[in-house]
Amino acid sequence: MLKKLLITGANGNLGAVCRDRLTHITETMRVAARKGLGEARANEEVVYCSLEDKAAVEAMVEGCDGIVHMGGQATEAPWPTIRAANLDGMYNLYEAARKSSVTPRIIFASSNHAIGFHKQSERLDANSLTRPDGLYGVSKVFGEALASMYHDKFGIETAAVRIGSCFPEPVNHRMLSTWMSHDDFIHLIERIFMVPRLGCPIIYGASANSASWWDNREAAYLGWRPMDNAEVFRDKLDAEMDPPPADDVNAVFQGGAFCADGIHDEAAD
Ligand code: 15L
Repeated sequence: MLKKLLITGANGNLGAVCRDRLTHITETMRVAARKGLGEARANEEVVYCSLEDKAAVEAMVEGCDGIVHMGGQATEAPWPTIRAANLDGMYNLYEAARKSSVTPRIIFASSNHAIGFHKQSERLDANSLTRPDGLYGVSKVFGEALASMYHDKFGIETAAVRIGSCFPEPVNHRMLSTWMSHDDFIHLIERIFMVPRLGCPIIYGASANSASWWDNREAAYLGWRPMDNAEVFRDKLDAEMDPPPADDVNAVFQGGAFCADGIHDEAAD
């Protein structure tokens, strides 16, 4: 049982799932975001914080023995936005963890877009090279590297979870490979906080999909057994839409449409 679990980005889709479904693993939950958290619930502390604000991040992290870092920019965006939320924000979070009176164990919401330019014909594991498919993917590679350095140098343990597509159900054919159910995600978080020694693993965040491209054998010691399989949605998807043509970016690269996005230019937005 954790004493104080911090959920950053607790107002986002997945952050809200964590807020609702992780109360059993912690005595107190500290939920944080820039805005929109509503009233504090039982055994909860509500903190408003911008990840670019170093002092505010230090106050947010202080005293927490677990962190689920869902905060930051969660899709492609202009560079200043990515840099502030996912580079400066990550650095502030890890510096705060290093200085905190309690060393937290951290779950970093990385993304499949750190490896998105690998072809769908490839099978990847934790040792595969990163191939980011945009600035957002690059920022996730940075986050993984930062976590690795803070582990080697300061002993801070992080699970970097390359989340596939964590939605109630898959909404396109690519997600038959990338989908992770909310149940499997919550179980993964439970295992990460339960295992006696975590280290700094890379984990592919996907359910037990028959069409998976990812191999989590390197993280077998976590004892995570995903139970769901996107395949049960295949007939429904086939009825709703045609699969993408074989030369479409959504059928060629693991990152799908993110691979076709140009550089987001703030001036043009
Ligand atoms: C992500 O990293 C995004 O945060 C999410 O919104 C989805 O686009 C997901 O990847 C995906 O690849 O399906």
